[in-house]
Amino acid sequence: MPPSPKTRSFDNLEHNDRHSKYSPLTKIVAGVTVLATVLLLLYLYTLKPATPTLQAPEWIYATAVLRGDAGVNGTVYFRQSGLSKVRITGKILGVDKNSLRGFHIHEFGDLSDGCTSTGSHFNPTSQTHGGPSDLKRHVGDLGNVKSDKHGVVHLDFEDNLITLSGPWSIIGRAVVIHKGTDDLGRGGNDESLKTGNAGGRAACGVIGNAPSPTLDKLMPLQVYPEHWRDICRAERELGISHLL
Ligand SMILES: *[C@@H]1O[C@H](CO)[C@@H](O)[C@H](O)[C@H]1NC(C)=O
Ligand SMILES: [Cu+2]
Ligand SMILES: [Zn+2]
Repeated sequence: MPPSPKTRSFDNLEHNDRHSKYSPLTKIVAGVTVLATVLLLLYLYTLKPATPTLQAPEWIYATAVLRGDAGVNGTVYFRQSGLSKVRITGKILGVDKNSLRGFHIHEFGDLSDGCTSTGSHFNPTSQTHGGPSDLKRHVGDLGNVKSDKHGVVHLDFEDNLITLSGPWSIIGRAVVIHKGTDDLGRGGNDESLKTGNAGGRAACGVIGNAPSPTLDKLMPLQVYPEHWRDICRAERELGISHLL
């Protein structure tokens, strides 16, 4: 037999009665506790993004536009992510054909007297001149770059000493491409341990902070293995092989 409406309302009454066994104070305390817990969780949630767990390292970009009085010019791009190696890309035109040319970071970003006023090789560790893979080298010693049969240098390599931040940062300093070959400190004379006998300065440019480059400037990635292979072969022929 189905329960009459009266019975059902009696049930409700009994239900309400059962609840009323909690005192009003208990109800307030419970309510406040629930509210406080919700607020605490919301607060913790807003804090969550501020905890630095796995943050992507920041990229730093820099560019140098090279000019000189020898018909040599070009653009050099630098980029670095966190503490990883600096990647150097770019293109230099008007260089002697099929030749190795000294390529350095010089101390000053001062072109007031052309490339002459960029000073010596950037050398914050007071070392003697060397090649890029030597333990003893100037921080600015990037070795030689190689031009093709058109006199064009396609740059794409990494260096493990220069940085784009901190005390060894090269930003605000200068890139120089020389008129001669860097002997990487193996020339057997005093000058070799200072300048590598790389000769005059064909072109130079100040390294400045740059925005994230467009893809076409990042593109010469596929040249990368060629860069070292060609330079190593050419340096070996000159008897100044120093790596690989
Ligand atoms: C850069 O050098 C090349 C080769 O010497 C020359 O043809 C070109 O006009 C130069 N460009 C500038 C902007 O000076
Ligand atoms: Cu130099
Ligand atoms: Zn040097």
